[in-house]
Amino acid sequence: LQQKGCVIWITGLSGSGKSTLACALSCGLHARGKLTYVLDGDNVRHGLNSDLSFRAEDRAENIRRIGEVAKLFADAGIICIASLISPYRRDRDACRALLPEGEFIEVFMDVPLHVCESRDPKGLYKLARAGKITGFTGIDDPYEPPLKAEIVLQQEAGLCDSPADLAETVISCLDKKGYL
Ligand code: GGZ
Repeated sequence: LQQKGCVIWITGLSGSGKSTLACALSCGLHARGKLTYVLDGDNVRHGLNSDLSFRAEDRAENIRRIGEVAKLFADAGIICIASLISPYRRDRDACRALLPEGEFIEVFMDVPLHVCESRDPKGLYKLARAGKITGFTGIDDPYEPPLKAEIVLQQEAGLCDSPADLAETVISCLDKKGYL
């Protein structure tokens, strides 16, 4: 039985819920008998990309490598979920260009900085504000929001859908595109 592969590319600030969505999405797709693989920026930086820093050139290389690996998974018929900040539009668009039309689905976690900062799950925003981390996305490093993401998931403080609900939004988009 052949499954059609694709890449779901989740972009957004640190603390916007990318990894949580990737996990919920993976669970929801498994429940529908689909094979998935999650490439999470933070995790891949411990192995394949352990030589890369957060300088712009290294972020570009981090994104390029994850884009190439994601394409390999998609070629193998797997639904590959990539979750990384990927702050630069140009780098994300280069990953999109690796895949045939329609096989790259960009999901923008549209969460205001102040909401991400109030969550601060790892205390990184606090360190960035104190100047103990420099070049932190959203504080002293840029984030370029997508202009044409297939899916925009907007969240405000006190008005957040559950990860499972957000995952369902993505899954229904995949269904419409014929991936289920
Ligand atoms: C942004 C940083 C930084 C800087 C460390 N800027 O939310 P997290 O903590 O758990 O995940 C973030 C992760 C970012 O890695 P990515 O591979 O997703 O980034 S990129 O796509 O820009 O290459 C964050 C942590 O690493 N982190 N330093 N300076 N996030």
